[in-house]
Amino acid sequence: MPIRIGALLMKTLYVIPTYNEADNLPIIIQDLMNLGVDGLHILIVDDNSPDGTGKIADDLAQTYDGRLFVMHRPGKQGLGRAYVQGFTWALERDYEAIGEMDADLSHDPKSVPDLIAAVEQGADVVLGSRYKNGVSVINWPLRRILLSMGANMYVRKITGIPIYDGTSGFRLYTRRALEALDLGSINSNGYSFQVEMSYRAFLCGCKIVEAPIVFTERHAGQSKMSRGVIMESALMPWRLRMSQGKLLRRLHRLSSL
Ligand SMILES: Nc1nc2c(ncn2[C@@H]2O[C@H](COP(=O)(O)OP(=O)(O)OP(=O)(O)O)[C@@H](O)[C@H]2O)c(=O)[nH]1
Ligand SMILES: [Mg+2]
Repeated sequence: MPIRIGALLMKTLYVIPTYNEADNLPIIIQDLMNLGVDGLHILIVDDNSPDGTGKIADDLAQTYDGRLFVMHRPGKQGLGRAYVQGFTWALERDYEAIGEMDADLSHDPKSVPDLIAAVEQGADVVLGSRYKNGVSVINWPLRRILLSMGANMYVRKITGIPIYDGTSGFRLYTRRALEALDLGSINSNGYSFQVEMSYRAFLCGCKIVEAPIVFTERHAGQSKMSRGVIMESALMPWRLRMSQGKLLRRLHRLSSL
């Protein structure tokens, strides 16, 4: 069934970054395509994965010609850069809603229609939220849940963003929200990319909606979380708070668009 905003068919692009996701990629793509959402396209951004994910992505692009696209980058350049490049690609085309999700099956494709519905109902930014209704995480050790919830509390306290899951990587933005966030000046790369985007959306006055999701730990492939990524995330909220005035002057507030 076509997803419509007013009288318009909403063209939606989901950007999926991949690094060594050969086992997971065919499954998530098939699940997304089987949703049957008209106007839903996918861009895979692969960083020359040593396990051949890029070749699998190219084969999938042939199978789903015109609905699935692949961007190849020469080597591992990090998640944040992959998203900025993917989002920029989308803004150069006629997509009206642009989303992001992981390839490792932690983000259930079945939640995509819920995120689209939230945009349809007027949200500028939709966060797939693990902590909106209690804790919805499957197969994480307690230590990991506490780290993630602690990180969210830390971000909320320092930056003042009134959301439960500001580090979520399962999202949907409207075109006008993404345009207002000034992607060109984003420089964080790991989890803190999500926090920086959340903060900018908050400063821009975007209507941010959290849609409850169930997050499942990956069962194939390896996590790319590193000490550097955690360090960057610990410092980012302070950097954002200190640069608030400068950021506010730089960002186009949505209300003034
Ligand atoms: N293109 C690209 N994709 C990446 C890079 N690092 C991670 N990814 C992808 O980004 C998504 C999230 O990475 P994960 O390793 O699952 O990181 P995470 O979800 O934060 O960590 P876990 O919860 O441990 O799985 C996955 O689809 C990865 O394949 C990168 O440097 N480049
Ligand atoms: Mg993951």
